[in-house]
Amino acid sequence: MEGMMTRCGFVAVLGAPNAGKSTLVNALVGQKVSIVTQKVQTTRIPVRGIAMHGQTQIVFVDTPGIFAPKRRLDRAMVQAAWTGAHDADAILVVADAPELSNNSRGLAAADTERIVEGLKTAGKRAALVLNKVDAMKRDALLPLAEQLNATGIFERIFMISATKGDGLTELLDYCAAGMPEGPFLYPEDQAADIPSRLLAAEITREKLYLRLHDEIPYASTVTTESWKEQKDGSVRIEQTIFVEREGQKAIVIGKGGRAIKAIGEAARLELEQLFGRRVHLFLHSKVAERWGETPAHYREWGLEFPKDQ
Ligand SMILES: Nc1nc2c(ncn2[C@@H]2O[C@H](COP(=O)(O)OP(=O)(O)OP(=O)(O)O)[C@@H](O)[C@H]2O)c(=O)[nH]1
Ligand SMILES: [Mg+2]
Repeated sequence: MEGMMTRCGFVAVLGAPNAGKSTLVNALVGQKVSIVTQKVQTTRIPVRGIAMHGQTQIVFVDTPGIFAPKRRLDRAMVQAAWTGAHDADAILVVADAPELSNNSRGLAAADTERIVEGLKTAGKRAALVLNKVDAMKRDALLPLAEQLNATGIFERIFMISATKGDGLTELLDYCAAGMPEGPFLYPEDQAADIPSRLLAAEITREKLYLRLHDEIPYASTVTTESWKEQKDGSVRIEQTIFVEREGQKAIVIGKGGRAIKAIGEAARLELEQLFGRRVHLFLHSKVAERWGETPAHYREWGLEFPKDQ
């Protein structure tokens, strides 16, 4: 609407792995833009999800979890998460409240501490989002909130359930109020800013993780090799699932090809829904021992290729 004041800006969503960042961004946007699994380190690249809230456009940047990185890909993921924070107009720090409350010396607590320290050093303020409150007793929340509040970097604390949708309106109001005045960056009906080929690869990776989460830890990645528009309006997509070893390839394929078939079926159904058209999906698996050391993959993901340490 011409003449009306609009706001538009970026909100970085930070947090330890598995805190529920992607679930939250999907819920705020009202559509799936980022993949979700029960495994830590699901999100590898910053994904932009766009929400309209009155006259405000909020671009949520879902980031990879922040943790102590070891592999090259880990380092690229953590670096990308911090870059997201530095460029943002507002920052949300998402925490798995039941996990922090039950296990104050666990990994999630250490990673959240790392994020608090990083923000302190950068002189940044943020809002704390205590997530998964559906999975804990309310009376355990207060001490946790007090403890984190004592760090002095949080200007607000929200207690939410991303899966149940509790507390999201207040959170959206807060985010919208923090956005600078300016024109929208995206059309009002656009929900995601990720190339279709990459999104398609992410969806397949999600189905792969969901099916084989105990067997294929982080040894796999998915690439869209070809994307061909068909005359009948459908699309033909070919993807490769890279793994590091022959044994892993056998697991991905499964007995009589059962596993790869089920992964492909689940991915295809979701892609058809997302793209609103018929999809012909062809999956292959290949061993590429050093895919995590291959700069071309990082380019495809839009990640920096970290130097040797
Ligand atoms: N009970 C409960 N579970 C949740 C909630 N939000 C997320 N989860 C679950 O937590 C797990 C991790 O969710 P993700 O959204 O993938 O977490 P993430 O922070 O994006 O994880 P990474 O990308 O690995 O850093 C999934 O199994 C979610 O279903 C919530 O509000 N309540
Ligand atoms: Mg995620």
